[in-house]
Amino acid sequence: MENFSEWFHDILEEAQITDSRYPIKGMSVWLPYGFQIRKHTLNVYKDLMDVDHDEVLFPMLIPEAELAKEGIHVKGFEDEVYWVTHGGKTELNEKLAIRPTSETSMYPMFSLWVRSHIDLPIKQYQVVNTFRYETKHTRPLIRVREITTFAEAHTVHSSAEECKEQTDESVRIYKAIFDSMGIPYLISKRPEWDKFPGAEYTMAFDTIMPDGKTLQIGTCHNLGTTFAKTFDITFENKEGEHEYAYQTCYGISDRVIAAAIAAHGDEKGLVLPPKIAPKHITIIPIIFKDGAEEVMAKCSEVKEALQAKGIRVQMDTRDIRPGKKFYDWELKGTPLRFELGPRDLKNNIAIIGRRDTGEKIEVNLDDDIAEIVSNLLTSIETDLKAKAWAKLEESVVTVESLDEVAPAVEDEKVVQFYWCGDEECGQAIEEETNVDVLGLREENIETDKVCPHCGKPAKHLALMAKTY
Ligand code: PR8
Repeated sequence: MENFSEWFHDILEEAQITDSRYPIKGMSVWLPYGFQIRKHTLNVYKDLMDVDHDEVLFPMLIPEAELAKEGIHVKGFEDEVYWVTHGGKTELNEKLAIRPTSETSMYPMFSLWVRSHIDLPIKQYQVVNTFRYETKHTRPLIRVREITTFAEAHTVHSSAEECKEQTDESVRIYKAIFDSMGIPYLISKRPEWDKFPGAEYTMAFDTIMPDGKTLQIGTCHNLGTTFAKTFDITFENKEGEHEYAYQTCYGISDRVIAAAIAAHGDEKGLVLPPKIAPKHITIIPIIFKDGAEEVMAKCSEVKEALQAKGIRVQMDTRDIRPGKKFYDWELKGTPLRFELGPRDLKNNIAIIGRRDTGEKIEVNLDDDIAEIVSNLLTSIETDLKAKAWAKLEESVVTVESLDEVAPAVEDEKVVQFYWCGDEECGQAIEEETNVDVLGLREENIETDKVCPHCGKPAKHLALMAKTY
């Protein structure tokens, strides 16, 4: 697509995902079709999280004193917090922060709950709206001020090893989520200056948008004992001694939906991966005066057979031309369509069309249509993922000198380079190129390459990109 920004803006409106005319900047309305996509995305998320996390719901307001407790954390968020100062006409004794994220809402409670090693681990998550007064250009789903779908997990452990293992596990969970939607990603350890405020380290997922800019679509933070020390989360270990607990947190947002839309969409509109498509298949009866009843009866029969197998199916019986129906469902990205007209019925056949490839498949009406549809959905899922990954892989180019960065970025590429890992050096690289260092793709590698800035031996394979 020529202009991704424009395409993305238009598709949200045309496919009726969100309406961004709400009169507050950075806040939009989820429309019914978009809400369905969001619902299925959350189902993917919850199915994976529910295996061994407990879902909870904490209040949205945080007392100023709690928010301010963790110095580094509050510094990281101070410019982004919305405040509640009044209840009606009464000025509140203490300002209340609207959560930008929930560490400072949850951890004072964790401090009350954790007493002994037998209370650990705690693994909780909540899906809530959070608010960040973003100063960069806002865009629906991508950079919003009300993050409507903030899916955040918080865990507490009794050892540093277990905490590290949970951070690794959260990376595995996020891989599974993105994989099931065919969203390709680069994983990197964020540089010191870009880690989550208060974290020991941050592992981040970035996807590449069609314009070559990267979008951070999820982060996993190892918090060590930083917050436990601030919020006094201690436990009695097996030896009867009191220790600070170890914590992790990880989160994804509305951006996951933006990434799925961007990864697979095309000139005709959305191409939804089956897992999050509101409907898997649309049945379109081609009606003429003669044989209309028989066509409708057969279509209903197919619909029921598909429904019985758990396939999300709809029949478009609107009194409009079939061509308009094809156009609409192409725009909305339904993975498959089923067409049946009187002549097809006479020949005992129907046509199934694939949204992703445009391929038309003739099926015999005596065949097991549900089985065929189910196999096609699996192929679509596999093919969408493979295509998106191939694109990501060809978008990453390795450079050996900083002069190569600008042309590569101009060519919409993500840049990979060998780096010494020095913070000062990294900041200088960002300044010189005006491109962000995403982080370390591989740490502590054996290489004879040198850092493109200082010329010292390189230790890591790092990534740079223009970012959203
Ligand atoms: C945490 N605490 O908060 P994080 N619009 C859309 N998506 C956003 C925005 C925004 N303005 N800001 C961030 N995200 C930790 C982990 C609890 C959970 C998305 O981490 O600040 C980004 O994809 O990194 C980001 O990776 C994710 O939310 C988590 O936010």
